[in-house]
Amino acid sequence: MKCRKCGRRAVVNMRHHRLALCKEHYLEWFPATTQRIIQTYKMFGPQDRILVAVSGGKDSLALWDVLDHLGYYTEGLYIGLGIDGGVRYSEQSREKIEKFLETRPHLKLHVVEVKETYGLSIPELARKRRRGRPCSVCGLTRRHIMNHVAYEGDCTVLATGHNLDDEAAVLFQNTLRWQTGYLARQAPVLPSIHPRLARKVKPFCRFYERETAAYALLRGIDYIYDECPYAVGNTVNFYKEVLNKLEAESPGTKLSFYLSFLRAKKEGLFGPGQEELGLYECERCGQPTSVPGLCAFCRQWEAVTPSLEEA
Ligand code: Q46
Ligand code: ZN
Ligand code: ZN
Repeated sequence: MKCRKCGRRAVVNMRHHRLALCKEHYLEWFPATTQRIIQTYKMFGPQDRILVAVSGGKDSLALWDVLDHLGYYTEGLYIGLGIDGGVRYSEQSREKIEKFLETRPHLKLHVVEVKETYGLSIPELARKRRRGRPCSVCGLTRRHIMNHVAYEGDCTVLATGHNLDDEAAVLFQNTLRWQTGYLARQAPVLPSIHPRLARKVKPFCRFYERETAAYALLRGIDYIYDECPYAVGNTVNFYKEVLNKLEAESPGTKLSFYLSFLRAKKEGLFGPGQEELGLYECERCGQPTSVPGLCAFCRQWEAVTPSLEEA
């Protein structure tokens, strides 16, 4: 297989684009395509301050690398969940990010260790709240911290490394259940609907997972291979496998599934994609909430550590 641009040996072959590229041209193509995606969906511009949520995985580190490379002002946010799972998951994640920063000393990283800040790690919180898997308390906690750090740091945009495989799997799940509320909110860009909620963007939403992995590898980014131990065997991963089978039979299936959805949405199929309406402001943290009093995040911690104040 030869590079379409120079004829040298290709290292990445993207069947769905009918495009094979050598290392040099792939490392040009990937950031240029990211930039096109950013512009197509009007994600942000050079005036924005972007907070990149980093987990130490390939997608988030590749995203931070690309946005920095493209000249955007970025800061990183690592949230220490306190998850071990026999693989030192959280510790390893932080180590990979710190290693990434060794060669990029100009970048600023915010670190929020959940246990140090709020008193319990995510698995401990889930146990106290008698939740089985910690994913629901984890999602709520991470969303809150991301919005909080973005607001405190004057960041207008919150960027996450979700790739096409992630987006297509979630879309598949929501479609199987016709969860129109979730479908309406699934988008490359979620505008800010409150000063304390940053605009959310997913600049890698059109890249296959193997494309972000190839970029990270070719850029020499050392990332954590292990998934969060609680993600193993979850339904989204099962849907990823199903979609991989479809993709193997018919290259481009995931991309067209996702892009056709975005087109249907644009045509108004699911109504306006608003985040849940924040009619009230939380008495403790100030973030918008749909009920008066405390927001879901503060209520969650109030139930286990009544004296907690916003850090
Ligand atoms: S929600 Fe669940 Fe993830 Fe949190 S506990 Fe791990 S798997 S990290 S995307
Ligand atoms: Zn080439
Ligand atoms: Zn609150």
